[in-house]
Amino acid sequence: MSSRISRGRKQAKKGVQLTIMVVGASGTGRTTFVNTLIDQPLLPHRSASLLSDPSNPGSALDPSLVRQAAGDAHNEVPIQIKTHYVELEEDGVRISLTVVDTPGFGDGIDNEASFGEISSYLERQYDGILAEESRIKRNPRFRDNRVHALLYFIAPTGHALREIDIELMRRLSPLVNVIPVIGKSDTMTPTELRMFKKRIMEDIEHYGIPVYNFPYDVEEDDEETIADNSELRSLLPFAIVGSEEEILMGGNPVRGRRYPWGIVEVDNTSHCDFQRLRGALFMSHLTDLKEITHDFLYENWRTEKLSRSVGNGDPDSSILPEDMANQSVRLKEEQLRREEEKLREIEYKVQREIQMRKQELMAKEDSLKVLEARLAAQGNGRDGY
Ligand SMILES: Nc1nc2c(ncn2[C@@H]2O[C@H](COP(=O)(O)OP(=O)(O)OP(=O)(O)O)[C@@H](O)[C@H]2O)c(=O)[nH]1
Ligand SMILES: [Mg+2]
Repeated sequence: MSSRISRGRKQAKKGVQLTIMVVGASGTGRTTFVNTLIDQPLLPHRSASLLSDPSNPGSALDPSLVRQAAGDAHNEVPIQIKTHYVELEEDGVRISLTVVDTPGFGDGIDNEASFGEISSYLERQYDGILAEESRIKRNPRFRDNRVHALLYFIAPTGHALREIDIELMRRLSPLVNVIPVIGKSDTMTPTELRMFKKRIMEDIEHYGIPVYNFPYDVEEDDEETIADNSELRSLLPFAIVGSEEEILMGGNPVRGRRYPWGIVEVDNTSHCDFQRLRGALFMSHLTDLKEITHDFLYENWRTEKLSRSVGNGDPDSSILPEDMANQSVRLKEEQLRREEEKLREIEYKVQREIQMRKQELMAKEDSLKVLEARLAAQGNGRDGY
């Protein structure tokens, strides 16, 4: 048991791993958003991104994924799936972030192939973990690349969702936490944005699309969690503004977009939801996104896959006897792995809790000091009479 805990600690020190995928039509602001999110130019802009970028060693093009989207005969624009890696530090916690971009989505006439490419990418990551779980001896260098959140960029048209939006979210929600966002939301007025958000959520409900909606349990969760989650839910789909530019405002640099009539600030929560989404991804909901991916989405996929392979009478798809013999060992290994993961997540939560308490304490100390100074000043004033 103790060795398991120390291993868990080591991994907690190594930091947490998070994978997000960005999908959306060309020019909806995915690249700008990612670079704003991590505050560095990780993703190259379109002109440079058609081939793997040699200047960015963290960038890799999955060669099997560069295929013609709707058949070579029509020479359609290919969809690409590109992974980028970056290490971040967020409030003292190291995050090993993988960003998966999907340039070319929705560019062709036939989007069927694009859906297929993305869902088979997601499933391949599940296949990888399933194979790893089935090993008697673990591969220490195995990288879990399951996608924990898919940010789906809706174009700021102000109309309703398009068929491609509904279809993508509907088909991928059972595989991944889909978070809908509106790209370039500064192109709409606040009233237009409010109406657009409302219409989108009505459509999502109408089609019964299980997007990630910051789930909470009124019976089990504490009041703060319920309040936070219901507030984040009410912001869906998040209104995004991205900018890789800093503008001086009153001598201070702010990230924003300058217009003749004013500046839209990326980090100002009354201008857009960027900061709220960032906070949810990297802090408040990181663990939840990972847990839902593992305990629910992957688990459902796995159960379905295994029950399919056990077999509806197809002799080719039944489990081999030696596989059955190894089953109990595998289950035990898997259980151990899950316990380790749980411990890691608990450590991460505790670390965060400590950080928050420290900050609260510091804030209290500051206000105490102010109070003391004010009392002292009052005392001095009275002495003077
Ligand atoms: N108004 C506005 N423009 C934006 C925003 N984000 C990006 N843009 C601009 O929109 C254009 C496309 O942005 P990208 O970030 O390259 O969009 P993308 O989705 O990565 O596009 P592709 O990779 O070509 O599919 C650029 O000219 C950006 O400067 C935003 O929040 N608001
Ligand atoms: Mg791009």
